[in-house]
Amino acid sequence: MARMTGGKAVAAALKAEGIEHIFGIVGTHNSPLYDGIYQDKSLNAVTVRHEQGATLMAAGYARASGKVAACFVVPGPGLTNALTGMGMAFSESAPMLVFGGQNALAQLEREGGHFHELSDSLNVARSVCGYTTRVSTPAHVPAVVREAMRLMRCQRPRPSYIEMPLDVQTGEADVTLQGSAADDRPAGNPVAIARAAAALRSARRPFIFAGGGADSAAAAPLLAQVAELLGAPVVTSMFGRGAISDRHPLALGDGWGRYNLYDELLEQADLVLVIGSRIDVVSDVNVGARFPQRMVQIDIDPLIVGQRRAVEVGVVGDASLVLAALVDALGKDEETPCWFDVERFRKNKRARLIEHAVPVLPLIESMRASVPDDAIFVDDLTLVGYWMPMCMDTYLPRTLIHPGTYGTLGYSLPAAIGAKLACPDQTVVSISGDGGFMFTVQELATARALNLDLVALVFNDNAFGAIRKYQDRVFGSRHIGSELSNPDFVKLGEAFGVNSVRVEATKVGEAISRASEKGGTWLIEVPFAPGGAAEMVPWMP
Ligand SMILES: Cc1ncc(C[n+]2csc(CCOP(=O)(O)OP(=O)(O)O)c2C)c(N)n1
Ligand SMILES: [Mg+2]
Repeated sequence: MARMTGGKAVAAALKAEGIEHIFGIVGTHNSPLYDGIYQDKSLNAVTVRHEQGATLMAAGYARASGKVAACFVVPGPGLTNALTGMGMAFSESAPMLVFGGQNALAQLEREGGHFHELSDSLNVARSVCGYTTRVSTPAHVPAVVREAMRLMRCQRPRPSYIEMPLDVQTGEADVTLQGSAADDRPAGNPVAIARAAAALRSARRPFIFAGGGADSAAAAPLLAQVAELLGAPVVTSMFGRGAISDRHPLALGDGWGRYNLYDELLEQADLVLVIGSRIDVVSDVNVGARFPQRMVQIDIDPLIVGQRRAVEVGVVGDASLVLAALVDALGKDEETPCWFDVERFRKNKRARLIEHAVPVLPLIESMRASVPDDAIFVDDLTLVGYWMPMCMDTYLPRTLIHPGTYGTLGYSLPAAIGAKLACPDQTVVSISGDGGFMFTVQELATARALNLDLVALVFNDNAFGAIRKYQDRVFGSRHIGSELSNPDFVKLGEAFGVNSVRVEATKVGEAISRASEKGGTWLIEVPFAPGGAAEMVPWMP
């Protein structure tokens, strides 16, 4: 036990949990939290240029590594600015520990014109969090942080919001520090796992649908092993890219099912094993709605199992732990030959992509060829980004970070900064459109200040292009609100002090290689306004 302020107690609790980075913006209402980490070199405070950047960085950090970062924000506008990044993380099951400052406890009872006052702030945060609480004494800080971390490790990971009133930040109490939260993730009910194994053994033409819950270093090898034992081809959601290498003989890639790519599979299959996917609406429109009647579902979140459609067997548990148990329960030690002609599927898929995805396909293939297998691509909601899960070959877990269904523009740059901090030895490439890039462009200053090796691509069509194409198709080309008048991106990048160039679409791969070789932060503008209307957004109805 030691006497300390709330600010110091937060620093001590973060250290105990192995937190390395704190993204945020300082203000009077969280200064004691910052002061708490002042002397601690192991807690790295990253000053961002808007709180949305802080939470998007924490989201990218978590998506790239599975690790938790913290954020320090002021109450009121600091919290509401942070909510967008928390909403993204909520929709993509990414953990983060957000500490909000707050006025003193005695000032919270009624509206009093206090600075940064926001009524019902906990409920405001609650809609994008898995865990929300206000701390009323420094003595409670270690237990509260530990509880938040335990929930993020052992349940479906989601943001946590911990509110710290100013008198709790500055007040002193006897604080008992606690060890890191135990990693006791649910391993699945053995009876349910045995039933799942029996169902899978009885299927003659099973396939696997893998989502973000299977996209981790621990789950990926077990997923491949189960697929091999069953002879089951593997389709992934856009969040599960990387759960199986596209070089694996059973990998069918992303399941965006336009062009009837998956018709044959869906018509012939007699059982689907869904792992770590809520079968989001895009997956459902494309393949989920035509899943076979027999479904076995593994998910850490009991609310997800059976939510979209009825399951024959549901197993609630962490994907890697359940898959490990399933390997044993299957009781097979030999691979089963695959019932589906994967080679023919791939040839057909590529032919259809050449037909429809030109000119995006060669561009994405040149990006793939320009970087090592473990490079991380971070998409925004932009034409090239939409095509990435379908066209970009992915070889390793957590290397294709596609924005969650909350769907904010401006995701990519800050999320890429977070990914680079999490994985400093891997090349990180951010992919934005001109519209989305301007939502969080100020974080170029953060990348520059951190001296990050980072490549930020901006595909510029001087438009909210996806929406313009939607207006072409649905509203008889009556364009309104979708044309953009942009700054000179190269000059803008230079003003931030980052290396800035403009290259043609055919030269993107070369430009990425050159930028990664030279190092530093790069802004690469690519004028890119391909013709064709509907085809450019692969999932839009
Ligand atoms: C916060 C937010 N506001 C509005 C939208 C709606 N929206 C989706 S895509 C898009 C256009 C994006 O334009 P740009 O980033 O230039 O990419 P492009 O489609 O031109 O490739 C818009 C406005 C959104 N997704 N998020
Ligand atoms: Mg655009």
